[in-house]
Amino acid sequence: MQSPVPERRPQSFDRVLSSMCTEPHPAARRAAERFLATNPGDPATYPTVAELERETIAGLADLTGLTDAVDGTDADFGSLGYVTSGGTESNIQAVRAARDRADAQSPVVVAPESAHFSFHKAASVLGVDLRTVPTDADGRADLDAVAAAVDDDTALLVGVAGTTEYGRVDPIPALSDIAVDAEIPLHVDAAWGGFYLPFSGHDWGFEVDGVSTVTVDPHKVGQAAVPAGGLLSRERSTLDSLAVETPYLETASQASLTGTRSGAGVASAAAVMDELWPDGYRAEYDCAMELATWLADRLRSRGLDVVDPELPLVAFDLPDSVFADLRGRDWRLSRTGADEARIVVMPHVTEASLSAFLADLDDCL
Ligand code: 0PR
Repeated sequence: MQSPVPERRPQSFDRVLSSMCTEPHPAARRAAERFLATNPGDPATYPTVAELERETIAGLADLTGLTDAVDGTDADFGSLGYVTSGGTESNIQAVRAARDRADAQSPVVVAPESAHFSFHKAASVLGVDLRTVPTDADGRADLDAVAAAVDDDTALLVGVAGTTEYGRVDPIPALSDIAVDAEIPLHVDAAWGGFYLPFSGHDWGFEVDGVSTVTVDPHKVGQAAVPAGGLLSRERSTLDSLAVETPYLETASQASLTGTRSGAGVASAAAVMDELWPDGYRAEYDCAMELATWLADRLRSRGLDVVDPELPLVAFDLPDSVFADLRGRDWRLSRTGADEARIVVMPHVTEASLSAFLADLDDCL
């Protein structure tokens, strides 16, 4: 007789230093379980999860400055955004909306080379050209290069608020000036940085006039369960342009890219944002930024070259053999394109785990 298949367990987060996702907050976990069998893609059948999605978008609207930006108008946040499957879907949809509304025959998206690879997927899927421009010495969009790249074919300009590799924040107000001058929309990808940025002092969201759309993911720093991404737009017409008719559903149209969607993701985002926004997230930001600065100091004191952290992400030079040894000791560490090691200080990363990492690093060095 066959022995029963042993129950598999996921990895522990103790040694995960490279992930941009984290352990869901307990409130998110409970809500995800309750709403496992619901589908926000069919709001007429699952009205409670549809209501939770509106609450999530209202929360994300606060966080991105959209609530203030549309203040006084008859804002219905349900028509200004939706909960996506993640940053990739949000970025694809932002590019799609811009492509469909552009006059250009051969629409081009202009983005800094630091933009996430999801923009390459978007360009490929949507048949637009992606024109990437260099970043400056510090890893932010080079404004002269951006201005030179924008022309009559440009359908969308992209800025990144919290780059994947270095956690850099592009100069969004200056990118906005370029976009407004050229009369093109500006999309801000804050998929990872979005839940830190309200507390960092940057201008990055809808408080900047030229910002048309924003990606911000509850399933990253927001501590929701995967999948829960976010796409928000200043104008209702963006989501309208994405919507297709849904003849056999009890609702008339659907703006999301996917059909059936995760009610667990939506419910978990609503629950954790209700619990943590804004004070809990502010405390997370303060703690993570303090830890990142502390870690950068400790690495420098060992003679390593460290990229100064702007958000809680630390990149530093590390010999290949040491990197391999640390991976061998189960540290989940990743590398930038330029081969630096990078540590993403997510909510599950603590002083204790970083101290254990530094002890192993000393051993390997
Ligand atoms: N935009 C930015 C700035 C990102 O950093 C990411 C993902 C995306 C968009 C795409 O988001 P989704 O992955 O939700 O579609 N950045 C990380 C990456 O792709 C995500 C990640 C998550 C990496 C968990 C590792 C990991 O364990 O590298």
